[in-house]
Amino acid sequence: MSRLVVVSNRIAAMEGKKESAGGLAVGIMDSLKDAGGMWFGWNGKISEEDLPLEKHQQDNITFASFSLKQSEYDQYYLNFSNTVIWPAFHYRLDLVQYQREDYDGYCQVNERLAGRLQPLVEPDDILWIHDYHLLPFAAACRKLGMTNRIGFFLHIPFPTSEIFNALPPRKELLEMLCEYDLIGFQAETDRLAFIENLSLVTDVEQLDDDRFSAYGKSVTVRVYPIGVEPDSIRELAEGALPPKLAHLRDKLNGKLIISVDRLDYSKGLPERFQAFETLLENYPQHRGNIRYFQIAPTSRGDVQAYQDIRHELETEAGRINGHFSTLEWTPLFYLNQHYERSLLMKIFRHCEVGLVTPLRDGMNLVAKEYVASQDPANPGVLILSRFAGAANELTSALLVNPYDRDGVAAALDKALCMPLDERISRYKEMMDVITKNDIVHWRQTFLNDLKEVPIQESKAAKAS
Ligand code: ADQ
Repeated sequence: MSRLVVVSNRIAAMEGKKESAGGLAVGIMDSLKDAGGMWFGWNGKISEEDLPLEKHQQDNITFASFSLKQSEYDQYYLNFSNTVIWPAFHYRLDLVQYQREDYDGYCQVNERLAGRLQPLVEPDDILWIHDYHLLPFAAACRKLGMTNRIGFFLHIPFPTSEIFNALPPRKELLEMLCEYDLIGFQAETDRLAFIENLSLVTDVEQLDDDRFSAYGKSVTVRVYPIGVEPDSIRELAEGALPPKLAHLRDKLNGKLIISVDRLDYSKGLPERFQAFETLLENYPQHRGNIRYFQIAPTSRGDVQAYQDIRHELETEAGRINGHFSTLEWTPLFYLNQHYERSLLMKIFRHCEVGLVTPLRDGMNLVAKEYVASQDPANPGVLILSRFAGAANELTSALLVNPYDRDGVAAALDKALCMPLDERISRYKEMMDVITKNDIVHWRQTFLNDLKEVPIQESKAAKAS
């Protein structure tokens, strides 16, 4: 049986931590356990020396990780991945800072990683590459003559041509993506955007419903909406709240609104704070009776745009609390911290409203986790941005436009007042989808497809 080799920018630290690991990490680990194989990625370390790969074995899985040089970290990770692709793919061209040498560094790191991986890979291993740091990875493997089946899953949106055209190396990126045998996207809009972009730069022949030929290569392009693990989330959520939090919950005696995000400009946090302010202004009956918890741990803190958003949020939180707080009541709690997953799921269960309003998001797992954490007999209400991939599936959420603060405030009012029977029926409809399209379904359909998509003869011939 062929082994599975997973390549992602970072390797999840899994040893003995299954409870605190996110669903995606668990899903990938379970795939690796099923097939046996290897997880290859960056270990988070910077070193100017050419250190050997760090390897360790856990049952039938090898973890192999590498360090990066400072210049590689800067060009590949900070600059091209996180200051060009991430903002552009989230429709924020204003935040893109493109420099040709960063793109070159990004491609060189992909080539170096492919070179380090190659000796560890058997000819019939299947490679599953994750996310935007590794768009050129298959092309780098093919250059080395590797003929393995290679699949790619993009966790973030793929932008339409108005945006993608602004990226100077757009043609090269698209051509390199065609070296994958299978490309998976979160949503149909992403899949269509990829095909549209490809058709604008080269001749594309449709070979099948979802198989295309371009640049003399053929690639299958499908949609695999990522899911969560509803049973394990429910188990975590059902446990007792830690005493301090239980005490706080009892003392609050009102309804709670919860948001949990990485601190990222794509998540629409300032717009969300302003919508909450509009709720307090336009619906004064809620003053003193609700609290909004925003949990947002710092991420990518060495990128300027992330420092800016952190500063902006601290200012906004202070302003809103300064305006509306009373001696007995503070409306907004902004917590810049990471929480244990098991605690987070319990917090979700004890909050009446889940407010998830990214400006753009590939999927947004928090939306699904919030719903899966709820008490089926007394569920909370999910308010969800139309611009999250999750909105394609969770159509029974209160769907909102995150740029429309009056609309989000009205949805908040509706959620806070929603009768039990409506909450239950919306919850059931969402749980049907979450259960059907769970993380197991996601990983199995992707990997089954990768094993079956027609092998790329032109690539194999080129390599031999
Ligand atoms: P992210 O942008 O990181 O993921 P999301 O899908 O919401 O966004 O996943 C975040 C994960 O981190 C969730 O599992 C959440 O519970 C956890 N998390 C967030 N804040 C936390 C905190 N304070 N403490 C502990 N855990 C926290 C990218 C894409 C998404 C896509 C995912 C998966 O941007 O669109 O859904 O990958 O494909």
